[in-house]
Amino acid sequence: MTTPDMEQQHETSDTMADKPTLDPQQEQLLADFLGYEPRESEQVPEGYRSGFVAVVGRTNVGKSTFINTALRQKVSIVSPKPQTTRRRIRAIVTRPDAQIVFVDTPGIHKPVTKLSEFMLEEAYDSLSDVDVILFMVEATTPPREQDRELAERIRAAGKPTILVINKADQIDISIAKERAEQYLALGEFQEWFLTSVLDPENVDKILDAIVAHLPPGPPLYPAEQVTDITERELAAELVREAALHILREEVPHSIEVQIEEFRERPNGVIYIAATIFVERDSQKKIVIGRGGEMLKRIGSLARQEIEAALGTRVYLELWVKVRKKWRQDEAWLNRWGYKVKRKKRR
Ligand SMILES: Nc1nc2c(ncn2[C@@H]2O[C@H](COP(=O)(O)OP(=O)(O)OP(=O)(O)O)[C@@H](O)[C@H]2O)c(=O)[nH]1
Ligand SMILES: [Mg+2]
Repeated sequence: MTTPDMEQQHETSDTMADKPTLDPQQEQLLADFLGYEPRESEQVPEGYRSGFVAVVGRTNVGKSTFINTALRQKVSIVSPKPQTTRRRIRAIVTRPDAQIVFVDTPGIHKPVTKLSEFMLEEAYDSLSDVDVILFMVEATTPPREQDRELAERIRAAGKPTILVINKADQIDISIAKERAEQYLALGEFQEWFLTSVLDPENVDKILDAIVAHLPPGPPLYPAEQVTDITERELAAELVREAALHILREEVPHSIEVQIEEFRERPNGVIYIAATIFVERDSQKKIVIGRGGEMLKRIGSLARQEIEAALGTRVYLELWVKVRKKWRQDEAWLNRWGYKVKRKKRR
C-alpha cells in the first residue's frame, strides 16, 4: 500500500525511490543475518527519559555518598575529610523508565592552591552542561558563604534544580523547620528534600523526583555501564581513599596516587603497583610509618576495597615519593590531568 506521504518522498528524493522498502519482519530477518539490532528494536519504551544531572555542593556534604547509594556500588570515593572528590566523575543509573547520568563534582571550598582552582572549575563548569542540577547542602549547619556563592551560580545557570538538605539524621527535629527555611531561601527549587542519603530508600525518592524533570530521550549509555572511569583510575582513587581514612588531618590533601602497573597475572590475580606522592619529606615519613606499619595499613585497606570493586583478587604494591609543593606546580598538575585553565574566576 502506498500512502500519500510516500508518493511525495518518491517524487522528491531519488535515493529514497531507489531503495527497496522492507517490512518489519524482513528488516528483522536481515538484522539477524547481519548480526545487528534493527533500529526499530532499540526498544525505548514510550515516555523514556534521559539526561545529565550535576551533583554540586559544599565539600563534605555527602555528594559522592549519594551517588554511590544511587548506584548501589562505589564509583566515587568518600571520606569524612573535606575535598575528597577532585575531578568530575560520571555515574550512570539505568532504570526501566529512565537513565540518569550523574556528574559527581568536587565540593566547593575556599581555594588555597592551584589544585583547588582546578577543582572549583570542575564543579562550576558542570552547571552549564546538564539538564538538571542537584544542589546538596547539609542540615547540620546554616548556609555558609560557599553555599550562597554556589546558589548564585545555580540561579544564573537557569536549570531545573532539586535541593537536597542532607544529614538530617544528625539534627534535632526542633531545628528542622528553621533549617529548611534557611536553605529554601537561597533560590528557587523544583523539589526539595530534608533527608539522609545513607538510606537507599531516601535516595530512590530523590531519583524519582529527578526523573520527573529529565527530558524525553533514549538511553545515552549502554545499560550495563555504571561509570566513565576506568578500573585503573578507580584503583588509584581507592588507594587515596584508604590514605584519607587512615592518615591525620593535614597529610591527605597533599596526596596524589598514580598507578604504575595494572595487569592480570596468569593465575587471575590483578597485580597493581602504585606510587603515593606527598609534598614533603616529613609527610613521606608519616605515610610510611614506623617500620612501614602505616603504609601496610593503607595498603591492606586499599586492597580490600579494590578487590570488592573489581570482584577479583588483587596484589597491591605501594611506593611513596616526594614531589615538593606539587599542588602549586602547574607542570605536575598538568601531567596528572588537573589542567588549570588560565581563565580568571570571579
Ligand atoms: N550522618 C551522616 N553522614 C553522612 C551522610 N551523607 C554522607 N555522610 C558522611 O559525610 C562524609 C562526607 O561524604 P562525601 O560523600 O565524601 O562528601 P562529598 O560531598 O562528596 O565531599 P567532597 O568530595 O569533599 O566534596 C562521609 O564521612 C560520609 O559518610 C548522611 O546522610 N548522614
Ligand atoms: Mg565527593
